[in-house]
Amino acid sequence: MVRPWAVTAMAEGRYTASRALLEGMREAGVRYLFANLGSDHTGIVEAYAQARSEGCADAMPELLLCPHEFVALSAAHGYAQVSGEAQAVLVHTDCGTQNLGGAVHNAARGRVPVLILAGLSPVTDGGELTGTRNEFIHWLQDSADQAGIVRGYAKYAHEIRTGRNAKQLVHRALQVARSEPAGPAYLFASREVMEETLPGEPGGPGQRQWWSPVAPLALAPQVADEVADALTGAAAPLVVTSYLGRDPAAVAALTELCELAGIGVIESAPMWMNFPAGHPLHLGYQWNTTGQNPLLAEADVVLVAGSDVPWIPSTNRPSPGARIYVLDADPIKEQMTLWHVPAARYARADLAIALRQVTTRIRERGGLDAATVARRAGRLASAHRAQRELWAARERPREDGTVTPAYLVACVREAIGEDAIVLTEAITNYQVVSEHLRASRPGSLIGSGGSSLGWSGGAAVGAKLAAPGRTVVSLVGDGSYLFGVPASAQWMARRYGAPSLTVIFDNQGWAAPALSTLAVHPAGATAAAGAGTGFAPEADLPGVAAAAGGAYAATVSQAARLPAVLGRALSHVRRGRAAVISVHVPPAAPPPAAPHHPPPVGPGQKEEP
Ligand SMILES: Cc1ncc(C[n+]2csc(CCOP(=O)(O)OP(=O)(O)O)c2C)c(N)n1
Ligand SMILES: [Mg+2]
Repeated sequence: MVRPWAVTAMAEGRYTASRALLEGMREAGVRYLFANLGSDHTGIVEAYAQARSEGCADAMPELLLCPHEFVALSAAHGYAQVSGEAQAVLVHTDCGTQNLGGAVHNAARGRVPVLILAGLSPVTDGGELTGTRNEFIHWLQDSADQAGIVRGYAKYAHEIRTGRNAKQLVHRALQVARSEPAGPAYLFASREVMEETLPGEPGGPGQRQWWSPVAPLALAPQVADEVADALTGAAAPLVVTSYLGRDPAAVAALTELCELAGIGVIESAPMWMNFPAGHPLHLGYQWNTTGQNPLLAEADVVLVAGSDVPWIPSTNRPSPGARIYVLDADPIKEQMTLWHVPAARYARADLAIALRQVTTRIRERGGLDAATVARRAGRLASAHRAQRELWAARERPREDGTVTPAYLVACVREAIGEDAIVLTEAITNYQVVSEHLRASRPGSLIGSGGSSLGWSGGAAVGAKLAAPGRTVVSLVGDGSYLFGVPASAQWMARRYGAPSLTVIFDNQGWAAPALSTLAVHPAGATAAAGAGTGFAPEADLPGVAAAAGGAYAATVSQAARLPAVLGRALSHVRRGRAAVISVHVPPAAPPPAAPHHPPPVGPGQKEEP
């Protein structure tokens, strides 16, 4: 649709490819452009300025300044996770593309749709075209293969070579990004192309309805029958899932199927809430397993529904005789070079549709007799109860007053209420967060879906922008908090009115690499002398947020004080101010030979009175 202001701009020779790109994004549903600007973006900056002066800026996405590109993409990632809507990120040439860093990995692995637009150093140097080279950096930013920086992760990468079809390419990139398995799409254009003036609206139908993502896929009827028969005839059927909860409808479909047939659910490395934690058929969580899960070993039919890592075969796996079915939008993980689950059937399908099909087939074939379902469910409910009793015991505060991770998560759970959106990047405490948060609502607990740390800093900003009425809470390791470029993320939170509560599991360093080493070398030199991954001298982690974003900042070491500090922090967040609390928890991997001496509390991280 050509807008009146665009007609005027075209007539006056001011309608540029940059304007078309921005308009195309807005038409495609992009509300925010998370941007880090450079000399390649003169067309974009000018287009926004013109639109503001003409009073038509709402035809473009709102420009949000992001002082770091990793935070920009993480914010778009968090926004898309909460809203389901793909957003856009603008970065500067090869430099900005490189600074996206691991956030591209997270978006790809997490199957999150996002459009990344990058500039390209000018392609002329003698004044041939508007935008020609006129700054020394233009020579330094020539790159042999700029898209190669993201090629291993982007679903789509394309250079816009003319502004004439700029809108078409925005829609095309977003259509690919949004089609399952979703992921990042990368467009790039030289400064001259972004400055190109267009005589009319650029090519093709611009309306969003012509560019919908590929329609969700159902199971072939015989596959639905096969899975239904296997689940009906099994002695101990089990579902394993990691990210089925990306679609709330799939959570409802799974619950219905499990209740109909008495099937238990294990969540494996869950980056989403997938099945209500309190449901008696919920059989717990497995992250980095060191031993065999007996419930997995007992299962004779295992339905893997939405999981990249349903188990870690070197430590934990189903019995060799178990019949396994893999249902997924991405059932053989085409991007993972080494991946295998020994399944009887791999089927590509939308999980909500597929699970409803299986449920329908079981019903149509007469269902299961009530006694069988009751026997199955009864056995699983006692396993569920035993787990919960164990977890409840772990939540009790220690006599010495120190804060354990389980107690910390329990306090957060009691403080935040049911409506909160919790982001987890708790690393060696992922399992503790899963077990003690008791997430029961779809979308109430999310992780990055990838493994590049720091996602939660920007993602919390994106999540709050997507759900301004909800409380956003991040549970994050001290290392991961620092990976998230907190100065940038917290500055954005204040500037754009997107405050959240961050709770840092401050175990004084990187526990994970230490535990990894001990798992491979249980009696090696690290076991005797420690891994050297501690963070002494302690940094004032909440102080970073106070300085950059005016956040309420507190450090807590004593269990008894934690509920009050959390309450105070939440009241700040609800009144529009971010809060960051660092909670001292025991080092997860203390060196056995040398006792741990906690460093003295520095001037910036005093205990609250
Ligand atoms: C970008 C990035 N760099 C390095 C790593 C490797 N790594 C995995 S866990 C970890 C430590 C994380 O520390 P923290 O958040 O404090 O969690 P903890 O291990 O202490 O529980 C590191 C460095 C990674 N996953 N991503
Ligand atoms: Mg740590």
